[in-house]
Amino acid sequence: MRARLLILFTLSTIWAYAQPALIDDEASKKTKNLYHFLNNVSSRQILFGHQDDFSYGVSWWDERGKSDVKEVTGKYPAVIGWDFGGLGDSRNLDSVSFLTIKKGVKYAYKLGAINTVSWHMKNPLTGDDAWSKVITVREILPGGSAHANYTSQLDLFAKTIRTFRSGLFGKIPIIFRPFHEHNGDWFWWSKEYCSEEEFIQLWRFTVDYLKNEKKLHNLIYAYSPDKSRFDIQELEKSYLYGYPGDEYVDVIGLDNYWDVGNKYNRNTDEEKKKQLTESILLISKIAKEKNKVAALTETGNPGLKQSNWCTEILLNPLKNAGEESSIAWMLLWRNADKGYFYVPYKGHDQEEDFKSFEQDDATLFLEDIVNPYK
Ligand code: BMA
Repeated sequence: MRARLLILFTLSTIWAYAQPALIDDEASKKTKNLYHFLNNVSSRQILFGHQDDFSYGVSWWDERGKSDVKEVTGKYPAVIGWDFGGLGDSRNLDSVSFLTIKKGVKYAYKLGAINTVSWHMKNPLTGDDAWSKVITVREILPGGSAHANYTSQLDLFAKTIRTFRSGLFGKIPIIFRPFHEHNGDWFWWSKEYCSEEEFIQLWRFTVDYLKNEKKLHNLIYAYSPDKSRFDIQELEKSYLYGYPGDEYVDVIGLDNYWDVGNKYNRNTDEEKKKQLTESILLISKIAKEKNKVAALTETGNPGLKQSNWCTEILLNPLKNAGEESSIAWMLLWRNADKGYFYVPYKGHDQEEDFKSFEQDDATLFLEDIVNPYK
């Protein structure tokens, strides 16, 4: 009997060690459960996510229960993206009120969906938007002239995250994806406006501050460089540029779009599809080596300019990555209006394709999963 117990104990200990662990050892039980859920799902299927799905669609605004994705497929996305750009104002950079975000996060959690927050953060030095092209990072690090401005942004962030509660005490787990696409040249935190070391310091300072000073223990931290502007060979060389270290990252992510107007835009669709498969394999491999979860943190082609986009351009390359692929979720960007959208809406000519995408065994929508927090 004792020997059997010992074996059981040993096996469960090995299992616990083999499972990736969050960087925050004080993370709440539900946050840890969510991370394990993501890890388990990633070896078999891919969760479907959509930015701002509960906030608006191409022809509606702020109506609880409505979703462009649900109107076409009959199901909600399993992952809902939100953005904190404009924090401190009443509405975010895309005019979604922060009250709507709070209510939406709670609603999503109640339904058993997963919330992820990106942050097109205003420049704490100048007050301009995230695209402001000014040397900033060194000024907001400790000792810099705008450090206090930066910490007050983080204070506000923490205050907002604390309102994401279910019941009096239940803190809703959030996948937090700060400083995305830092290897590009379009945001103030990108490669163009700070050194690699400064970026690493910024990331580490942020995580330490939120975890240790603000005592937030419901965050899963996602790192997400851009692939769109880089060829796969360049990505392989530079994916870890500015990587803040295994103690500071939970998710090995990637942003990859189809519409980008640079030299790689001349690649044929076949080449782009091949590169999507290769980049998925690349991040899956890095995640495996580091014992982390991998994800396609942003993707899409605005206006769906190729036919059967969801199945042929997105899903097939993901499936082609085969068993070595371990992507937990993919997140398509927002449906703002009929001129700018990423997901087929009711009446769009790729509705049927989106339905096939949903029905494919590889994809998981909200109704396909059971409580990821348990
Ligand atoms: C970009 C565009 C912008 C938007 C920003 C933040 O990719 O969609 O219109 O303001 O993301 O959501």
